[in-house]
Amino acid sequence: RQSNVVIDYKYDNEPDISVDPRDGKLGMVHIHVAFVAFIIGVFGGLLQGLARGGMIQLPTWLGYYQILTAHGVLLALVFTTFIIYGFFFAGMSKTHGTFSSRLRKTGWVGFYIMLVGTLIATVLILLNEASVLYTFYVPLQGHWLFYAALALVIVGSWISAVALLTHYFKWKKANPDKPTPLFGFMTTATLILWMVAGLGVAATVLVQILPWALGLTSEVNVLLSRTLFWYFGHPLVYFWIMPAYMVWYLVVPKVIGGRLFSSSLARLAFVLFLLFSIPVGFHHQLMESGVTEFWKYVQTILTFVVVVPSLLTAFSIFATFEQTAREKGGKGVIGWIKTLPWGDVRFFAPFMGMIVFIPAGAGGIINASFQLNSVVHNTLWVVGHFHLTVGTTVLLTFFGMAYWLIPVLTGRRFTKHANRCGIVQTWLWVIGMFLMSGAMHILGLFGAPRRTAYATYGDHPQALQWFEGIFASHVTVAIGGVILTAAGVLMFYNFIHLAFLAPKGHTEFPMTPDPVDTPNTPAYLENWKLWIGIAVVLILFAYTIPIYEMIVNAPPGSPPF
Ligand code: HAS
Ligand code: CU
Repeated sequence: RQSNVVIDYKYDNEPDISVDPRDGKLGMVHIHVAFVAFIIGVFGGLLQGLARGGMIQLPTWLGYYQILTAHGVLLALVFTTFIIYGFFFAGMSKTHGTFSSRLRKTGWVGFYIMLVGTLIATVLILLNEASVLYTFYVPLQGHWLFYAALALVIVGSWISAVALLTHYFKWKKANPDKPTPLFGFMTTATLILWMVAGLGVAATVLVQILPWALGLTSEVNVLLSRTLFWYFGHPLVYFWIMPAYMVWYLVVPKVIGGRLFSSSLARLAFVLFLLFSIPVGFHHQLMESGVTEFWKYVQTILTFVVVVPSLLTAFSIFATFEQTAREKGGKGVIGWIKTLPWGDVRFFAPFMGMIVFIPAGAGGIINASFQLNSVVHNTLWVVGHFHLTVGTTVLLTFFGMAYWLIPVLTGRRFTKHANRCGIVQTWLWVIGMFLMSGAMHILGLFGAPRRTAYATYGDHPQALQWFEGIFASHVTVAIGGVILTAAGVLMFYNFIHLAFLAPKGHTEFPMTPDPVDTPNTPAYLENWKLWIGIAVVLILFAYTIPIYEMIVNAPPGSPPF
């Protein structure tokens, strides 16, 4: 067991312990699924951008909402979930030692269940049997199998989560006096968040939507279903950003040749995410009638609390950059920035993600402000917001991770060629997204709606003048979309290159040793029972009364559409 333990408080010359190939294989299958979903999702986005911009007419057999659903589900849900699990299995194997064969088998079972669910859901979407968008709001109704498939994905992900968590707690038990490695700590916080949040979506799918889609019930409580969805939907976005933060905290410092600023601060940030990202779903429902303003207010306050750990993260990462750069002789108030490894895509891609997250996070704070939300809600502004957050910050970070993770898992070399393609890819993605997301934000302020194919406004001369500006235009959105498609194709090429074509050899798994303050980490930070307990109390506080009111005051349910 001791030989499995890589945590070590000495810094230099740490051996690069590779991932056990059997665990690596499990990690890698997730990444294969992720990139297949990715490339289909990218082309969905292209078609939809061109169609909405009025530049192409979709053939009669292909619906706008059909591709919009495919795009959202494949990129936001499938790509993210699979690549995250791939990262978790690889990282847990590296930092906590090889998985036992029983746990690895559990991981495979989880993978296959997720895969079957994903395949069924994708086929139904492509057959136009589930064109209900990635939020699958009722009373839009898809084929019952679509919802059953979604339930399978959730259940599969829980089974894999059990494998990962058991691996972590086994390590903790075997090393009672040591703080757990940061990678495991952060994986655990993320997975607990995921499991607690998943209860909401499981409840609405299994109790409300499935019986209704099967025709067993004739009506559905729309408000309750949306509320359960957003109880899950907001932590879902943290389930995406937390693994990206793990790359920032644990991988980027190593890539730049430094070390993380503080272990306790990083742990605190992840505990705060666990506590505060669930009881905040109402910030997606601020314009919803049927929820009293008091509960919206409570959840808005909690939303502003959950901004804090992101600010802690910004501080930690920036401090890590400056500390490292100064150690390397960087000078000046800002001139030290030059010493960072700009030519290394393992740094550059996540870094661009960080830069984008500054305006993206500010946009989130605007969304969460009640009066401002009434201006932007359900406009293209929100679409702009999430193409910056998940579509750029999270995705660029995952791309930056893929460049080393894929060759680590396939026993290949991360080539100079892949690095160069990666830098070009990152620039293309950022430029495409700047045009597309920027235009979406501005169009949204002028009132361009989201979740709709209708966007020509030709019937209103004044609107026409707003929507056909140089930047504020659906044409700019479409041009950005075309550049993004090129970037997406290049990323897919990078994936093929690193997974199948690059020469065999060794690639480093860049993982920073835990920071110097690790041995002094306060023990209560690892008291998961305490954190889960507080999270549950906060959830009950924020949701019990409003949900009770939704049930007892329910208006007649809606028939399906
Ligand atoms: Fe959001 C809607 C509020 C973060 C994703 N969000 C969405 C939707 C998605 C999404 C997908 O309150 C649409 C859902 C739908 O289809 O309806 N969001 C927030 C707030 C935050 C936030 C307050 N969102 C995210 C993240 C996402 C994401 C993260 C995905 C990964 N969002 C909302 C609201 C809505 C919403 C409302 C509903 C809108 C409506 O009306 O429908 C915050 O958590 C953001 C905090 C972040 C910061 C930024 C910190 C900066 C960092 C970078 C540091 C840089 C460094 C580099 C270190 C305050 C960490 C420095 C180096 C140098 C050299 C400078
Ligand atoms: Cu949210």
